[in-house]
Amino acid sequence: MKSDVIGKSPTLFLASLLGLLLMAAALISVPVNAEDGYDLWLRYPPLEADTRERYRPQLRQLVIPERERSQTLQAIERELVRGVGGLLASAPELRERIEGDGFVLVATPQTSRAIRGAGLPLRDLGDEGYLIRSATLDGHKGTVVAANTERGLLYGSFHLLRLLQTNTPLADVDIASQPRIGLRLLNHWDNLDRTVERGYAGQSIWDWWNLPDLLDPRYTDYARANATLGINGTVLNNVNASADSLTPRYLAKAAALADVFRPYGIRVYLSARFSAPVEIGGLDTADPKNPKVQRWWKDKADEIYRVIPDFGGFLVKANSEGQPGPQDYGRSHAEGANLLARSLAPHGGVVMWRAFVYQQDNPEDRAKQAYSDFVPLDGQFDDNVIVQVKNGPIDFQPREPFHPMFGAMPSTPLMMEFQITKEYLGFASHLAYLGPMYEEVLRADTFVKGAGSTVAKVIDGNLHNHRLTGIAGVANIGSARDWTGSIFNQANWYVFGRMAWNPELGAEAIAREWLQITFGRDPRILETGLAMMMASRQAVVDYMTPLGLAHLMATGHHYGPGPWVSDLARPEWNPAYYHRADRNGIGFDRTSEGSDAVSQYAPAVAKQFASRSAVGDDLLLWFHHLPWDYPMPSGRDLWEELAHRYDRGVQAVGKMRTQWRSLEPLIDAGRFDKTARLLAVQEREAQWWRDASIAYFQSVSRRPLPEGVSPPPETLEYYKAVEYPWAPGH
Ligand code: BDP
Repeated sequence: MKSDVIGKSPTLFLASLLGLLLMAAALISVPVNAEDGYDLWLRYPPLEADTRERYRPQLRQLVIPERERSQTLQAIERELVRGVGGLLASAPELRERIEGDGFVLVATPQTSRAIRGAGLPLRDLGDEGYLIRSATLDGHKGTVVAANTERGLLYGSFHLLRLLQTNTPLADVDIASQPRIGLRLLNHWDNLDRTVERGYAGQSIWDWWNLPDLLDPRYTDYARANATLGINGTVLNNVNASADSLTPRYLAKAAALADVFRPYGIRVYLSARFSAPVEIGGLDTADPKNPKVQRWWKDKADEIYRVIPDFGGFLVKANSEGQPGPQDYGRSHAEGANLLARSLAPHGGVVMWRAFVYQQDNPEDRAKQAYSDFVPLDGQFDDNVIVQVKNGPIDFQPREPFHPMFGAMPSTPLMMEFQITKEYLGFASHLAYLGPMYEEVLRADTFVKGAGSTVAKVIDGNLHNHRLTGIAGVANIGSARDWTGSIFNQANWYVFGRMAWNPELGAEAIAREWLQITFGRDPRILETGLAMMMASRQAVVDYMTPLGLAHLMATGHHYGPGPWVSDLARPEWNPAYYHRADRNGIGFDRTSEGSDAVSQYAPAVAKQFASRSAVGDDLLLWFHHLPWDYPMPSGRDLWEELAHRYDRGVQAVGKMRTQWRSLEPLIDAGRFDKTARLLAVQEREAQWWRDASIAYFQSVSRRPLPEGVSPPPETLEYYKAVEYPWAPGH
């Protein structure tokens, strides 16, 4: 045939060859604007035609007075032009003043006479809040985004874009919003060599080596993404800090980032190493009572504010996991924190002093140690110190009860530390939406001032009347093209930011919002995506640490299962320390018969946690050591229930895979395929967790596998021998 064609007509042959080549190219090439996740929630693809038509008359002109004199107003203009222009597939006209119906006026009372005259209720909105309202001004109908400050306008403008992205009608819009929490921060655990502790999305986005000369455009996109959420600060470096971050060379680099972030309302903070006066200051002590040390920190703070005039302050990990701290000199955490606080106070900076402490030579239950160390210091911290407490008393486990320090230090502002990066929840590869976990903690009731004393009210300052308030999330961001190592991990950054603004927003509502912005408005994606996301965290709990178990991960990197590990130097590094399983039973007795950790909670909570029947399945083995045949509410005994939970977890991941597959026709190939592949990894590894855990716990309980529970395909020795060298983030 072929030779025939060649023989008969060379032109025809060339034409068909070209055709074949084009077809092949179409099959293998990636479309130019393939989705790779880089755009996060700053996506502005055109809305459906009818929606565009509905919005267009309302978004004809963009009026931002005096924008030429302010970088923030210019950032607002750029984003609105890009956003409205993209979503409506036509750019709005830019105007100095209202010139007809369909305006969007973005202004403060200072920049606009119309806003001054409109009598809007701006007074109570503070310096970050805003209004979005339909209004008739100068005889024309339109929408105003109004605030007391440009930062308020920034947040309001991003909110307006969110309304469009989620198809919310603008007619008669009437929104007033202001953040409930003052410091809304990301904590980067990024090192100066660009490795990221517990980072699973590539290297640090901070190119320390080339800063301040090279400014990666990613820094601006980072600021835009955060400003959308209302995040207003970022700690650039790891809490396990190098003192070098405080040297002039590195301060210049931090200052360059601060310049990029400033228009977006984001302040820069640094983790400070307590022994810096020795390491880079040439002193022979870092003792807080030593006048030379005090002088050194004062001078250092002055130096920092000369290059970063709006520097936020220090985050400090002291006397924790080998880090230096005031206790090295017989001083308390309060004395250490106040030393740094006094150097920052003249400039308005704060110290965020971490409460993540536990000592290897302290035989006390690790879950109790932070409370024991800090609660007696209540009232001793300076006004510009806030104590940063992890959500639970151990360490970012898939599920923990809320930290007993919340509510227990009425005279000290406490801020929340959540982990967004999933150190203990399958790194970047497993799909686990953390919204339900954050919600569970924020809504937990401490009962310290009776019912309704939620953790949210502790950290928003309401419960004990604090003005200094904060929340931090350990970032999951890296140099990966999609920023977070998977598309769904972006939702964790998103939900953290949204809840930081308003801790009472629900996880489900935020997931809906994120899904619409990320994948479009098809109801099938929304319904299925929501079901996947909302079930995902519990699935991880079930296949890793069911029924209140914790810290069963393998040594060091915390990835795979290691419930058998019991030979590490520090007792509380061993999974066996946490599960306490033996022939007779399993679980950590934290009632008054055991470590009495329950007594650190308010009486009503202590009573609930101490009761086997009232504590609930989710935290059962966190607080109780129970016999294997303990009868569970399900009708199974404890051993059977444990095996059932492991199976349930694996099944849930199988279901997520099927659900995702059903969305294939609706989602672009790039994002569909990456997610599908990661879900396959997750299912394989959920199975591994389940098999290894059941093999181990059965070797201890020596009970037969419950009916319907399949035996692990390998021996326990096999699972113990599995190694994972070179796991990331370690
Ligand atoms: C643990 C991490 C460790 C951190 C520590 C912390 O494994 O890498 O340094 O928390 O929060 O979860 O300081």
